Amino acid sequence: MDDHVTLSFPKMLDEIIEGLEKDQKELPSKYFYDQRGSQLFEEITELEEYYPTRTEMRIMQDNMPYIIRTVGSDIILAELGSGSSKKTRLLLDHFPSITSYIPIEISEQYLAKVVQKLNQEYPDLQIEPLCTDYSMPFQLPAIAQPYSKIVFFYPGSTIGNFQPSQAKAFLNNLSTQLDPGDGMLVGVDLKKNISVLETAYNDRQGVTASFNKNILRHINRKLDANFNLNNFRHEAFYNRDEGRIEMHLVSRTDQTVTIEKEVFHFKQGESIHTENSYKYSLADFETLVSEWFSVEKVWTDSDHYFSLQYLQKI
Ligand code: AVJ
Repeated sequence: MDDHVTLSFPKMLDEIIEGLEKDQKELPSKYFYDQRGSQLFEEITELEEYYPTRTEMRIMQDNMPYIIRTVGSDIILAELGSGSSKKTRLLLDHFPSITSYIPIEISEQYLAKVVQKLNQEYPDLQIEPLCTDYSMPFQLPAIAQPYSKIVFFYPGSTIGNFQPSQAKAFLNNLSTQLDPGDGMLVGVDLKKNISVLETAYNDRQGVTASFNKNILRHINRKLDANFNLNNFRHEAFYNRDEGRIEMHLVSRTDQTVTIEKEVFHFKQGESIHTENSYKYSLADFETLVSEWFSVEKVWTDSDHYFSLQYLQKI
């Protein structure tokens, strides 16, 4: 079975062709996440080198009562890019008063599986999954039960995948669904020593390399495309001027790739830019969101590697 209900074929094709026609070729990082890509990301989160997931979970565990008090009761929790919902389980296990949970996820098969499991584990929780590409405007499903407020949960520093201008458009779009007093619990990765950053995206086992290349496999599977994964190598580095980790796939040779009758040439050493992962200072992040949200609380770890922040719609 194919998982392209919301990511309709013409849209995916258009976005991919548009990216590969640029001088610096690029692909939207959301296309990492088919079933296999979501699984590979889960493996990344367990790597020694990849500190963000572990650190964020630790921050949550260490501050749970405080987080719950801040977020409030009788809320609708809408999670952006819910994946395995592992961090949500942490919240659900400590939060007696989540009225409804809306997992929002691009990978349809993965979402269906996770929701099925959650329904068994939390029989009293109302779960309303939404399979969509949340980087585009979307509408939350209507919730019948009474609730006090809507809280978006956006962990993992996935907001760092957006360029600041895109992040602002995204925040603007989210805020149209919120009333003043609603909120967002968001994970934000912080600026730090470059070698810590670069190691996190260049693990020894090569899981991140497989994850990066999976974008090509996904395109081959969904579209009529013939990327040879062996002809590309993984590259990840910190771009200090932009304050972001960049992932690229570098062509090992001069080569030609065909996607639905469109032909693309790659020179040896030429790259496809596949992902940005922005790292923020607390002040930069506050400025980024300030048009729509006030930063109510910031929790961080002792190394100041990562932050969990509660933002309130103004
Ligand atoms: C899921 C987007 C937060 O940017 O660190 C992990 C994805 N890419 N390793 C990140 C990712 C390479 C991850 N996010």
